[in-house]
Amino acid sequence: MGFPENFIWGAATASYQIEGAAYEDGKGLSIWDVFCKRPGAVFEGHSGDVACDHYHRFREDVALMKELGIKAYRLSISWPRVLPEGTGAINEKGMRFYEELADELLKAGITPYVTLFHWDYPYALYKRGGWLNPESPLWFEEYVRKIAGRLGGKIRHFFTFNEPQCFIGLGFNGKEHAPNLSCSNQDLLQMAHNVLLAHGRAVKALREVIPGCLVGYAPTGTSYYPATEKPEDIEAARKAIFSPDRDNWPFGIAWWSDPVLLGRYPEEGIRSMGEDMPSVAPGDLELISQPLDFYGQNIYNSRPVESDGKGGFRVVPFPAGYPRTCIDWPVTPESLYWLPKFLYERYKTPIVITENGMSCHDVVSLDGKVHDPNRIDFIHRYLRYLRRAVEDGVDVRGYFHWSFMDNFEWCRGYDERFGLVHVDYTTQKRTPKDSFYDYREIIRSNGETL
Ligand code: GCO
Repeated sequence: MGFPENFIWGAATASYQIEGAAYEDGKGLSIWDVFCKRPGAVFEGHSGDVACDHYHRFREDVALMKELGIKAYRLSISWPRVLPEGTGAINEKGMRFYEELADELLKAGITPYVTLFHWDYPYALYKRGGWLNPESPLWFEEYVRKIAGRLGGKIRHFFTFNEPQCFIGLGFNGKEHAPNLSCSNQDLLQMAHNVLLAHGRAVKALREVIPGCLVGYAPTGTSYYPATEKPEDIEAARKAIFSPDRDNWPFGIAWWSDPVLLGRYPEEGIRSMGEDMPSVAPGDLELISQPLDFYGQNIYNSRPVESDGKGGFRVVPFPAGYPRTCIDWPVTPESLYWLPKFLYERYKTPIVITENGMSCHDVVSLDGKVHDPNRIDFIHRYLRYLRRAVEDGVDVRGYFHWSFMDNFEWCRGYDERFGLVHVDYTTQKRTPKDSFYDYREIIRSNGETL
């Protein structure tokens, strides 16, 4: 059986990670521009100032995407590039960049899938309180309306937020991302609620401005798979994935997805949050749970769990020497079977894998090529499990490989290489890796070569 005929084979990137041109053509500052300048914040003081210089080289990059044969490209828009102050006047040159990029993609027969927010928050709005400000959902709506008004004729596929788990959980919870604040649980929950309201407003605005557009969401979250296929272990994994643990909720799935897809916060979570719970006004959850066309999920790895024999779960340690990627994440292809299956069961919405991929120690070899057998192996293993999900009736619509090209990996700078295309950051030379050609065959054969 295999993948459906119209399966969307794609690749993904994000604005701050590839564009560069951080101070050009009227772009406003983002919190990442500011954070990267803080000593010790990012590996070896790297920043996205130049990144892959995609802002100037996007035509060359789109030509490579065409060669790769992807049907769709997931990109994100830099909010401060189009609205330097976050709200108000449009920066025409910034907007023109996305118009030209969309035209170039369409000319190449590639459908743009736009993520409206992939972490490069306008610094001007951060200074006004950012996601903690009750007006923040309105700011986002204004930005989305402006994008929709200008790009709606060219772009019809959208994701609202990429990984709220990370930009709230890692940014405001004393972890490693911009703006690197340590907030109280109460403030974190309030920000989360504002982000969810912003999501709801964005979905409504998109549908009003671009009738017939398709809208999704792209969260991530700590994930698990059953250590064996015994029913009690499967149940343990399901439980582990959706448990809204008070300490781990910022990285969980249920807290961020139940309100969006089910129109409610998880009850067990509400109880454990006690007085930290934000006030939920009448109508909030209706707004947050606008129907979606697809549910995106970024999936890289998960951990095996088994039943603890008491209705709970226990994490099973990996055996010694278990395979890991360069960024030290375990290689768990099972993730692409179990998580889509559990998500589809719970949310009953078509699934798109919005990110999946690995970082390797890639080098340009003496023969001028980049040999990355580990990535090829990774892709085959993971996609075989995704195929199994499809064959089991999970409505999976697409797969976006992370990433199209090597890029700025947040606080790890350029130390990680996730791309199908190698980037030499000194010369900006692009070299398609062996995995690029292998993925091209997977796409051409609609998965037959797996
Ligand atoms: C994320 C982001 C990407 C990352 C990728 C690899 O998942 O953290 O969406 O921007 O670069 O996932 O870590």
